[in-house]
Amino acid sequence: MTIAQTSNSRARVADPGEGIGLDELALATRNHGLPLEALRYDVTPPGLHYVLTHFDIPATDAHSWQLEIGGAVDRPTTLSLADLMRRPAVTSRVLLECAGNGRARFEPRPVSQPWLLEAVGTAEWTGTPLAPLLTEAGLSPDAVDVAFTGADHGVERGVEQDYARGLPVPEALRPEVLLVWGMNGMPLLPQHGAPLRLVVPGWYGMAHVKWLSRIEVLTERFTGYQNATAYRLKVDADDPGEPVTRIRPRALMAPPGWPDFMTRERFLRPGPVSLTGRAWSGRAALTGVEVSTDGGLSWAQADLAPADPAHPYAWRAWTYDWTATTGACELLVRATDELGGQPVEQEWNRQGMANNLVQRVPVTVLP
Ligand SMILES: Nc1nc2c(c(=O)[nH]1)N[C@H]1C(S)=C(S)[C@@H](COP(=O)(O)O)O[C@H]1N2
Ligand SMILES: [Mo]
Repeated sequence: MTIAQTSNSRARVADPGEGIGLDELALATRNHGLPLEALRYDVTPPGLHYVLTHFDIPATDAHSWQLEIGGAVDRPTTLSLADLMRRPAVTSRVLLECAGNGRARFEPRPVSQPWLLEAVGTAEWTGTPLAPLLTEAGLSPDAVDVAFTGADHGVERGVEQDYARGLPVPEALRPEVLLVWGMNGMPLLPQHGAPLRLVVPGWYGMAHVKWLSRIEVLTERFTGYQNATAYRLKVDADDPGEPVTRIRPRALMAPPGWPDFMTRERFLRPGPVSLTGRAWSGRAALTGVEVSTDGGLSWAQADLAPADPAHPYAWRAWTYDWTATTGACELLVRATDELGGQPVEQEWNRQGMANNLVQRVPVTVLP
């Protein structure tokens, strides 16, 4: 029997009215999100950062870890973690967001990890820049892509594979791209890629390969599953689609007031309320954040914290002073960058990728 015959995991879109299945629930419990109240922290505390792993968290050992650099280079190399840690180290505050964030809000729902809005976090990553390593290895002038392979292995939609992603050479040579071993001043946790991962500031999460064991320079485009089949923006199954790359603009609100245990509905008392949250974009500079307190009929500028030159790839805080009056209403927030804003109506795609539809927070202001 082939894997394709045993596997029942063909890509599909949920039927109208079909609820989240047990397989989606299993993914949702493995891959946890950022509780939205944790938007309050500049740097997401350990354990509150979202987690996404396609397969299992592999067993890894920092002492015996080896990173191979090969392919179209003059001097293929193997480096230990200690070798890497002897190189110049930098710490960089970088926001990560899963490209599937917002997937479960699509109608119809692409059946996969059912993120609502919480697949995001900002950490301080410590590591060494990738570009000098590639240059020292003697990158071929014909190099097109660099493939990054993790130590995790599995089957996705019938295809057996190591998790691997290709990155165009100009992106791989950006000085901000890091090989990291530290997160928030501590060694990487197993679920975040210990002992070594790639960080590609500005790109959606899939590019930040965890448990990084091999870097291969290619003189042709990388055609692995995670680039050629997954992470494509497409509407029809047969359409090859455009690749998912950089993070689209988004603002999120820390839901105000207090929640109902089951429904997560929010309750507040009348009076002044400071609405707060974070906004980001990985593709262009943010230009503003707007809030609506009347379900999207009218919008007003929120106060967006100035860009911090020390942390160009972190999220930015925003605040909006609201006076809550008794009754039910819906709060919305949206960010704009130099290339555009967030859609108020869904722009559907089959894999549930890069859905930056505006957040809606229904609240009840009690008498
Ligand atoms: N080796 C490997 N790297 C991986 C993944 C994976 O499954 N295997 N998942 C990717 C995806 S889709 C995301 S969104 C991020 C999540 O990183 P985090 O769990 O540290 O938040 O890791 C990326 N790197
Ligand atoms: Mo992801």
